Amino acid sequence: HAISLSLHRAELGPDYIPSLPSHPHAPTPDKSELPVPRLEDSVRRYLAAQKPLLDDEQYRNTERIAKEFQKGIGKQLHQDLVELDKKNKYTSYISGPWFDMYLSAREPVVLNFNPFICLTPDPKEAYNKQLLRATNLVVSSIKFLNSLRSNCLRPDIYYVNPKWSKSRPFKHFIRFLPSSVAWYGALLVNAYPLDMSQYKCLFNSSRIPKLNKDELFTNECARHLLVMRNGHFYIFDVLDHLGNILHPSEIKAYLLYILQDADHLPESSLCYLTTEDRNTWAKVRQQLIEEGNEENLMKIDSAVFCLCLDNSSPKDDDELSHCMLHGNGFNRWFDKSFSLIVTSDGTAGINFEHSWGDGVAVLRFANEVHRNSTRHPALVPQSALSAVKCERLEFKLNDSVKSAINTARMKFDKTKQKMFVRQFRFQKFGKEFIVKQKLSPDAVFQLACQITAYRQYGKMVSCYEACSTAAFKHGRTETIRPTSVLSQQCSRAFVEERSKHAVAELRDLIDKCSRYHRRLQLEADMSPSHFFVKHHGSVGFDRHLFALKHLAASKGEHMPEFFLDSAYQRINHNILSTSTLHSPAVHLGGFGPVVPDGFGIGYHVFDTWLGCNVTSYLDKEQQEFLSSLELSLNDILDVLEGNPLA
Ligand code: BUJ
Repeated sequence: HAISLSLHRAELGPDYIPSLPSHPHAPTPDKSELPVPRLEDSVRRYLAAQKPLLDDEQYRNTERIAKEFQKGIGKQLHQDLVELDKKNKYTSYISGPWFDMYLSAREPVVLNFNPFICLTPDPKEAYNKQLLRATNLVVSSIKFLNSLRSNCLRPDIYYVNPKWSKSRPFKHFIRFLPSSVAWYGALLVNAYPLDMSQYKCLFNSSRIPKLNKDELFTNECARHLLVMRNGHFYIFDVLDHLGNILHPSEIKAYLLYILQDADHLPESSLCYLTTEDRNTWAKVRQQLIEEGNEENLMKIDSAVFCLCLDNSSPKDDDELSHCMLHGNGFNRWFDKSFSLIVTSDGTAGINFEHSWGDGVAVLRFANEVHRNSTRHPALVPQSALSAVKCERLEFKLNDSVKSAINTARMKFDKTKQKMFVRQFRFQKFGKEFIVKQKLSPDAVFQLACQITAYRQYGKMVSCYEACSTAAFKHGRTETIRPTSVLSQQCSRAFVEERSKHAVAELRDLIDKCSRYHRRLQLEADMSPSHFFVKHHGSVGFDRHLFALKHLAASKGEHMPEFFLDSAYQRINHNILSTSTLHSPAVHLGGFGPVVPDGFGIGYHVFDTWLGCNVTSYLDKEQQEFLSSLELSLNDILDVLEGNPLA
């Protein structure tokens, strides 16, 4: 075998720091435990986030309910949560409830939960052919798997001050520290190895539909890849029992066979079942097992991952987003931890099931695989071709299963037709300009969304910004609530009081919103050393309240009034669901709206421009939102340049 088994040190890139604990199961010092916030802090933050969403009377009512909760049943629940957390030192207080939330959800995973990221093309045009790119990406993915399993994957690190901690002297310093103290050395300079426990479910994993609550399944012993083409399932071993990767030309030969063999659609494609609501799917799966398909299902579930060789070439980024977010339904297995999708024109992307892990883990994998496959491609364009036969999975389908597949197909086709996806690009400014204005780029984008929603709905609406808590042991995500009394004031000024304010006043409002948002980000964000976490021991409020609600439900007692308050329901009905990530390896990314009348907004503020991918079931409203977003950004630009509003 001429190829390396795992990523070489040179391939691991400039951040490779061997002395930090890198194993997913490596114990992390106590310091990185996700703190349970103080109840009074969470209630205070909750009320601050509610204020702009409620009128005075509603607010007074919600405030009363919240204060009673804080003094009464909430106090007890909080104490119980703290006690439970102390007993479960090996994990975070949010990990269990969060798994439960995902796995108990009965809606289909596609559109409701699975996000996608689309990779940037290989800079060398000739490497973007479907077969070649798929082969190179598979090889790099398996190298990543081997690096992970052999414990030589560099740790994920969050740098509070990237300039210093990514510098050579730091890396030199850290490399020569004994591993027992390296973690603390990194801490000294505000660099945090992130929790990597999610990685154990990246490969060989699937979500299994079960009645009322699904299960996560992993079988690290399996060595085969699952390949989908035109709705057919193929498998072949990509690793031998010693962990050697099959030679890239052999992988390519199998893929070529699959491309040639799967030349027609099957009469009935099982894939549609993974687009069903989970209880329906769980029941049909049971029937499939009873019909003698258990072994085949096992092969799907345990495969290292799923490669989807699509038979289409999306013509623009909107079509590409549709393809990566939901596709046509017959060439995906949405339950797989992730699927690598390669279209006919060699465009590649990842669709991932969300219960097992979050964006940080998937982005790391995508970055590494993109870098490795473009810088050290396993095969070059001219390599010789010859097809090699591999196993096609054949299923026994009775009439009842066929009819379930048909129903699933019709439901899915109907739902996907109602999903509108649009890209938005604003070229007049980006991060560089905003930073020069001493503002936070994220705050400016979020403020533009607030103003836009205010214009559209005539009021502030609930907004969710996802943020990672992977700096903590078994951390997952926290919610930033960008809607505040300040963003409300600012939205009113830009929408209803346009001629009332001098430019300097509007500028002042933007400054205040940006500072407030920055503070919220720090509170919810990654670093355990942040001022707020250190001094107030608190990180956001959503997960804390969610864990209390989960605890109340698990006790089977009456649900406290606090969680039944319509204002609590409303703040959790997130009209704007937003998330951002950036990497040179990522061309696009997105996810569905989390409520039927909302928007799913994947965005990023790039150096000289900003953009987002917006999904919605409401066509007209989505178009209105995007043209209004343009207006809001133009208004903000006017003010930042010192011009009055037009
Ligand atoms: O909040 C959570 O717990 C997890 C969230 C859930 N939700 C998606 C509903 C917010 N999950 C994530 O945040 C993961 C999302 C991963 C995809 C992010 C896409 C970001 C796109 C960036 C690039 C957009 C550029 C567009 C240019 C036109």
